[in-house]
Amino acid sequence: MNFKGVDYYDLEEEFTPQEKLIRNTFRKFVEEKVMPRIPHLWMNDEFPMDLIPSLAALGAFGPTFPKEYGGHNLGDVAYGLIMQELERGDSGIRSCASVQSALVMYPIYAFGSEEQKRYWLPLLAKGEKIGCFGLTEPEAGSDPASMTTTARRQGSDWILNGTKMWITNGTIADVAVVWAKDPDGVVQGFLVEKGTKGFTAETIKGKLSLRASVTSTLYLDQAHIPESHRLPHTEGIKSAFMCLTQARYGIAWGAVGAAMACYEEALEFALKRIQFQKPIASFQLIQQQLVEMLQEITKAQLLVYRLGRMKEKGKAHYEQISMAKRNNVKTALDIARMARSILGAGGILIESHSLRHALNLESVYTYEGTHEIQTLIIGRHITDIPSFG
Ligand code: TGC
Ligand code: FAD
Repeated sequence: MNFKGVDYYDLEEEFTPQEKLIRNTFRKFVEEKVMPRIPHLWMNDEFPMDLIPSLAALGAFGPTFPKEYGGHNLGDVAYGLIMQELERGDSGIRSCASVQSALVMYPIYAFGSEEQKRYWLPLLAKGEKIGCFGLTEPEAGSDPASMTTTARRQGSDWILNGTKMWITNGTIADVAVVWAKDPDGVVQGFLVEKGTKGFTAETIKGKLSLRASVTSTLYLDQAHIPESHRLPHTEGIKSAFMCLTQARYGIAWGAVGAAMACYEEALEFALKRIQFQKPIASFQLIQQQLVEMLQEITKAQLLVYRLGRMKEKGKAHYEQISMAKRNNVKTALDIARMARSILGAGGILIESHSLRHALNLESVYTYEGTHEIQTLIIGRHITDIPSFG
């Protein structure tokens, strides 16, 4: 197995021995445990729950957190490499891991009480509990500040009412991080446990994207949540946005993995497929596409590598992370479509991987802030003029 994979600018030289080991371990896991099953899982709209214990044992959940909370104290580049390798397999597998780490463990770690951290984080790290993150609503997608889910105090409880939609892991989750507005209009975060009276989750069917991932609607109808389940250290909606930054970072790395898989599939095919008595790789138009793919992958790799090292020093600001999400997901989507075209008719079959990646990446392009929203985030940063509304 070539663990280095596509690496035109020899980034291998920059990774530490530990980072290489982690990447190689996840590469092997995906090759052995995900790849043989992914066509069937994807076609059958099925998430492989049975892989959760192995993913947890390898450290896919919250690896950057301190050991005392079940983490492994890993750096951000190591975390990124894990996301890259998981998404080489399928964006749905990476989504499960990034939601668990960036959108469930991170808010508990950053805004939770010591009791909440000590209870939830080790269980989530071990995969004994699965989490989801409920921010988006049917009428509040790109603009979460317009959410209508409410939280009102009643004695020692909070009463939550509202609907959250498009929630990854929703129906398989033991705990949902739910964002709701209190009577003062301040957004608060709550840990809503499965089985809470008034809280239900329903799987969204009919997706043509991320089919090996669970996506759900969450209903809160007079759900009673104890004050001890409120995240005490949030600062309004900014705290929810801080979680998005963590997830966007992982997505930027994940997209590189999907792009690498598509490029490798297209190159291998182009070298073997004979038309006009020659491998199609000998045609200039095919070479042009392969070069375009490799060049864009190389740029995407350099972007996340540098971003990761900046993040490790606490120097990456959220607009820089938006740029990596924006660039790398669009790049991966373009590459997946190009690879599918090189594969010809066979490229539409589930046995080829590029179209599955392309269809998955349609969701990745939209979630965690659409491509357009990332554009406007960066636009505001460089001009100081917000143009969202
Ligand atoms: P705005 O005025 O921009 O911000 C309020 C305060 O928050 C700060 N802030 C951030 N901080 C950290 N990271 C970020 N990404 C931040 N974005 C904003 C901001 O600096 C400000 O701080 P302060 O101190 O000045 O008060 O608030 P706004 O309501 O105008 O928001 C604008 C906008 C468009 C940036 C925001 O609404 C946005 O990001 N919208 C996109 C929504 C989104 O990304 N949703 C994702 C849902 S989760 C998901 O999709 C999971 S998919 C996962 C998977 O399956 O892998
Ligand atoms: P809208 O906000 O309605 O946008 C529709 C279109 O209008 C887009 O093209 C958008 O870019 C554009 N648009 C909107 N505003 C502007 C503007 N100001 N200027 C220019 N164009 C604009 N959410 C969660 O909370 N948790 C999850 O776990 C989660 N998982 C998801 C999993 C999947 C598979 C998908 C598809 C989504 C998931 N989401 C999740 C929701 C996701 O974050 C939203 O779909 C996303 O933020 C966009 O919201 P929307 O779909 O309502 O689109």
